[in-house]
Amino acid sequence: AAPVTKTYTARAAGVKNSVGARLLRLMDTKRTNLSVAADVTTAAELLRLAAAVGPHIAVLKTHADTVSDWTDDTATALRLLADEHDFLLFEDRKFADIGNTVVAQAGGGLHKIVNWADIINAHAVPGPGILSGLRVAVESAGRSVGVLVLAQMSSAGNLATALPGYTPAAVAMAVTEPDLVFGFIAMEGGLGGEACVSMTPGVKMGGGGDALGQQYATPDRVVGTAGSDVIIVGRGIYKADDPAAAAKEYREAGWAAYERRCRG
Ligand code: 5FU
Repeated sequence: AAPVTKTYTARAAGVKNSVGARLLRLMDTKRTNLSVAADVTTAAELLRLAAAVGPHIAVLKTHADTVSDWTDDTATALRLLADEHDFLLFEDRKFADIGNTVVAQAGGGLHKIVNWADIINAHAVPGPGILSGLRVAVESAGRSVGVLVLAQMSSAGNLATALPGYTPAAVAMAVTEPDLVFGFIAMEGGLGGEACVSMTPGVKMGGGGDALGQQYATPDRVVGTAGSDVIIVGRGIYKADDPAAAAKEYREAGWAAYERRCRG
């Protein structure tokens, strides 16, 4: 399909999940479709990185379970930075269990994810009960949270891409709950229609990959050619000598691709 050419803002009105609508409007207002994958391993590094890239990003993506000294204070400090710089927090926990278990994983444990994250995500493998469970967790937290379903992955040989029928089935599951699910982790845009947001990991200037199966595409390819909405960049930014300067470069590349796409 041809990439969606409507602006983020024009699509926001059709998005039933309030976090998804907020993300689309925020991207146009702040002029950034960049998400930084903050894959650092201490709370101090995480907060330092969030403060440095905050002015350039729409979303900070975390793996809270890789932070060795995570406490409730880490979440509180992240929320303050998110509110100060106007970005959303996405905990990339990739829930993948039965509904009853994900209620406890999303709401409890060490990380109490739905108490601070704006965006969470889930594999489609368990079936719709996983979304019912996440809904229970979100409702008991009493906050606005949006869910992304993993429709595709960036890693070599991933079964979502290898098995025909996997991605359409994941999309079909997601679009039945539009007040909760606002989009996908995917390698392309347009899945689920223009009211859904696609966020794409595996982004690096110059492309390439790593030794463990990661496959990279450029911001231009992801947003311009494949029509995705948000680029997710980890090592390309946090391993740079100057993460804030690198974030600015990725921001500009992602934004230029979006503006070209909107021109049709
Ligand atoms: F769902 C996915 C996926 O398919 N590929 C990914 O790479 C998630 N990721 C995450 O994006 C991964 O867990 C990292 O947090 C990030 C990519 O980091 P990189 O350093 O840019 O490769």
